[in-house]
Amino acid sequence: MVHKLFDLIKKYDSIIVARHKNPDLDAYGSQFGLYYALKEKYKDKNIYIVGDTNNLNYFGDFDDVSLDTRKESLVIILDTVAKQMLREIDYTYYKELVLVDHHRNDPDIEHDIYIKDINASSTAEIVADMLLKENVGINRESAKSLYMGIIGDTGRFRFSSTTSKTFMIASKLMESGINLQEIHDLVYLETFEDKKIKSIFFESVELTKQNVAYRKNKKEFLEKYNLKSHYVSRALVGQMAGIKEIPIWVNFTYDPEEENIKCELRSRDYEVLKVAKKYGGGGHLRACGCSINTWEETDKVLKDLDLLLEEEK
Ligand SMILES: [Mn+2]
Repeated sequence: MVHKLFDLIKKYDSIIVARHKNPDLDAYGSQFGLYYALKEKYKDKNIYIVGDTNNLNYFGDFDDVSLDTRKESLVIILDTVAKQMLREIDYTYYKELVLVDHHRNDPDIEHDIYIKDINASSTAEIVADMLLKENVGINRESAKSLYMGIIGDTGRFRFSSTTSKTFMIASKLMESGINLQEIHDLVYLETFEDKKIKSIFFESVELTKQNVAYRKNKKEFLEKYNLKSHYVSRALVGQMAGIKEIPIWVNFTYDPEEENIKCELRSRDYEVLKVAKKYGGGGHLRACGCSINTWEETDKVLKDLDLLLEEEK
């Protein structure tokens, strides 16, 4: 499969590297990693990089590619195989299309090649592995991007998705001369203000009978500190993680756009997805979310989580 992909790459003059919307570090990292490597190896080809951007863009700018060019191009889509995760333009116009992903789901996108490795920690790991196997040199920029993709999806090599192969590939990437401190500072350094907000957030975390930690982030809190709902909901939930006595933690955050309340549920050991699903949500077994309409309902969610813990005892 990998060899076939590189035969296609050799065949095309125009290649577009794409990935899912609202990219995380792995989506960006796998994309820029492949892009920089192909650009260096195939100087005569037109290699394009496309997509939306967000606050995690430590990487670079994107190209505008005309429909006519897209129709003549090889399109490589990374880190998803689902239409709903993509911009329509990225999976609609192409000459041939390739999917590269480490998720379990089946593609709903027509494709010519599908490279799937659910044992890979990240799509960046798959891309690095392909480049190494095909002897496409990984320059420093490419290695830096790929490394950022891997640390993003493995939580800096802590998650169980990390394998010996992940370390082997990280080791190869280090041989390209990347500077780990520079990368970690770029991605993980916080501002004084960030840290203060986290402290204010943590100060009013509460516990249920069964030690489910929770916080209710109301409209007033967001306005007082001028915080984005998505940031509070997704980025601050982790403040309640890694605490011995707390088996489950939930972050309830007002969403001014949808005028509802976003619930982010997390656990080290318990399948909180059951509860998220009960309220119409979804996600991973131990990291998932749902939306509810009133603050009263948050107590129902908490009761369900307490019940889950009581049942397991
Ligand atoms: Mn990924």
